[in-house]
Amino acid sequence: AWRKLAACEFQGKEQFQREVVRHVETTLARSMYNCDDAAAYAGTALALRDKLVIGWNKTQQNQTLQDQKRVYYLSLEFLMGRALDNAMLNTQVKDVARDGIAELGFRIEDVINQEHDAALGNGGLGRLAACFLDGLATLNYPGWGYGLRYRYGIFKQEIVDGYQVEVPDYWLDFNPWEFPRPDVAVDVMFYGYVKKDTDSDGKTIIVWEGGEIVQAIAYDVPVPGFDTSTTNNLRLWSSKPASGEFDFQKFNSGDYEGSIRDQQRAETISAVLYPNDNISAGKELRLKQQYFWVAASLHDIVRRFKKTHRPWSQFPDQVAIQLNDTHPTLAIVELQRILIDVEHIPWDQAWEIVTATFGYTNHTVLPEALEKWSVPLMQHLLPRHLQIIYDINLFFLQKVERMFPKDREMLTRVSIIEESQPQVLRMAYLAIIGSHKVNGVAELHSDLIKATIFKDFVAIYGPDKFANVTNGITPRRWLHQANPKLSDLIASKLGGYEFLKELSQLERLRPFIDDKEFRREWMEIKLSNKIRLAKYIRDTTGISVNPHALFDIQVKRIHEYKRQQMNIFGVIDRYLNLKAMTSEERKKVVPRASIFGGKAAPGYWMAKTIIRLINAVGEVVNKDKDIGDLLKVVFIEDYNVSKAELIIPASDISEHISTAGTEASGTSNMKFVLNGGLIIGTCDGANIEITREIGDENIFLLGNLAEDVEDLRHRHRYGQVEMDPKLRAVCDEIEKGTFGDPSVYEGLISSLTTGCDYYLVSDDFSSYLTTQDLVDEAYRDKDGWATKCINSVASMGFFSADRCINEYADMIWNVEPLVPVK
Ligand code: 26Q
Repeated sequence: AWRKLAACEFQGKEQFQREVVRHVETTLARSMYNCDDAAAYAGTALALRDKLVIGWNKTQQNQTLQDQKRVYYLSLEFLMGRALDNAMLNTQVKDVARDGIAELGFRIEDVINQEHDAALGNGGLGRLAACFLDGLATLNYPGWGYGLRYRYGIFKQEIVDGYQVEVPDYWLDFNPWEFPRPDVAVDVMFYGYVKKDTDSDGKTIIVWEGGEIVQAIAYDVPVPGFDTSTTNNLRLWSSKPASGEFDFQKFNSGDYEGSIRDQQRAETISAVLYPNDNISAGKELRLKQQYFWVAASLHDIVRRFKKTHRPWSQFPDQVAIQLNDTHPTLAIVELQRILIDVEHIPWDQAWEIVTATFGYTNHTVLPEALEKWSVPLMQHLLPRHLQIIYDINLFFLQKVERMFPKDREMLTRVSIIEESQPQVLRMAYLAIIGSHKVNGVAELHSDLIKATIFKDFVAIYGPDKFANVTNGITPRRWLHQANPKLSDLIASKLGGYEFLKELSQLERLRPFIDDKEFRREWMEIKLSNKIRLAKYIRDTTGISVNPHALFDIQVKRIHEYKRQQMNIFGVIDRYLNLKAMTSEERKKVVPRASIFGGKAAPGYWMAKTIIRLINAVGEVVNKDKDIGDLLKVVFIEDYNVSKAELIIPASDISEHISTAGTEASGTSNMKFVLNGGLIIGTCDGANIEITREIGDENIFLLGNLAEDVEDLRHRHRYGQVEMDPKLRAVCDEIEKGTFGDPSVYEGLISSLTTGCDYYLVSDDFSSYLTTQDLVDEAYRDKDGWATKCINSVASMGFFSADRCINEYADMIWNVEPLVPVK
């Protein structure tokens, strides 16, 4: 037996039941006699919420009272997923809730499944922000998230005739996890003009006025830590017309439509999440979103600081702001504007405060993802900010000129302004110049940004300004919640659930590696997770998958650099091989289920074509009588956080096969290994550090290295590459029409042939296929496979979000945890 987790907040299941019933009958005004799963969910959520709020209030009071340095995580995306299960587990009331709700006639799993995902993000970057909030709260750091309260999160994906169709994600009709704070409202201005004026002392001051004002209303979401009373805050801003802006004149003169239009224009700002992942759209509305959110958040932070009546020089001792990519870069300019224009602090002093406050995390080297805003657009929308950017740039370039007096080229290269037509602002450069630390998200990535896109800045600032903080994931959601059976088995061996707070404790699993009974239980849990997924696939797609087949999973945003196309080409090659075999030969084949999931950005045609091809291959393969269970191809619709919790624990192998040097880190790779799956992957992002931790005998690496990519691309451009014959055969099969009208796939194929195969599929394809053969070979040895899985899990401690958060706290934020109140 192992130590039970700390006592729950409810005085037993009876109290829990009373609270649920009270909420169903009074808050929802429904009778328990016609209480369905949805009402049971609402009642359970509200009952739990009442408990959360107590710890939340205490935490916030305590943080105010202690008045230590706080960290603010600015992110345009928080991909939170569902809250109920997580909150029950973190506050350790799930057992009570399960028993209590069962007696009321419900299954806790059905109740949990009623909740709509909070999908305020695209993929890795947004989910990282959510994992960080969990880590901050669990470690008792005073840390807030600031984001936008999108009315529509990432779209819901439907597959119609094999094509992705986007459906709006309206998630707010019942959301018990947010608390509107109508008293926390900030006016944010756009457009207008800048003029010089004199103050009462006759000093020249700059005023920005005459613009359009939109109001930001705060909505707060509690973030409970695991096994602690600390409950932090995620503050999301919603836009509405400022009082007085709603045009009464138009309304009174009968122009209702005109007045409503103005109102809608304000509300449009927080209406929808941009569905682009790793691609920047230079749209005015996106820039408005960024400034709206940044201005409201900074106003809030500054207001909190001013209540302490400290001198401004102490601002960086009280406040650390982390920029999740360049999306909040305007915060740098906005703080400088507040300090000089509003607080009248001299430029140099202000700039010192600003740079000591901010840290910037870079998440990509892909050129199309680097944010650039047109100067005319900035001039129009934020005229005062553009002036300040010019000044920041001027002072910076003067410094560079003093350092490198003869290097004119250098000045052109590092200028915030790119001399294109029209001129554009390079937001990453502004973020570097305005921060005291810049970090990448995995070792290779952090090295690459120093050697490539930010090379000049390393020469200017020295290497110490640039750091690496390898990403991490929260083991609470990604092990305990997603895979409760595995978590319980581990706890039974380690003598409790401490490992969920100190993930390196997983090392202590190693002595059990030869324990027959332990191994049997381990593999039984994997099988039951595969059965759970197979059932879901059957219920939703009608495809039957044999749970004993090797489950090969690739779930992530669809992007050419992530190379789902290489995976599906590999599947086609496998299919062709199976077709060519005798029935005797087929008996020796390891059955495989190739499972895909992920969304394509709505305007990304190539990504959508890849989805179409995956579905078309599935159509053909899944009904081919020669093939049967030996190969199944599944595309799971609408991949999201809650589906990830179902899918990830069911994998035998998962694919992380980006072109080397393109995936900054990847975080699902960590989730899969933590759940006892193995990886087939390239030497890219965090795969490299995962290999270092778990040992190269436990991972299937393939393909060219990042250092080879430049040369390979060069050769493609000069037509010096023969296409791999097996890839040629796959393309021929597609062009023959085996998977439907081949004209649909023309673009996809020509990107390899007449295009330059930018993502180097043909260069890695044969290595990919031989590595997949090694996977089959290894899977035949069931015992050897189990050893690899268990050893890998034992080595995953490093990839906890807690380790990652502690590194940020030490190296970048200089913040300390706060002793929680009881
Ligand atoms: C920018 C401008 C306009 C509209 C959209 C965007 C935009 C939105 C989202 C640009 C990029 C993103 C998302 C990037 C992202 O998710 N990057 C991933 O971050 C993860 C966490 O660090 C890494 O693990 C992944 O490798 C990286 O791809």
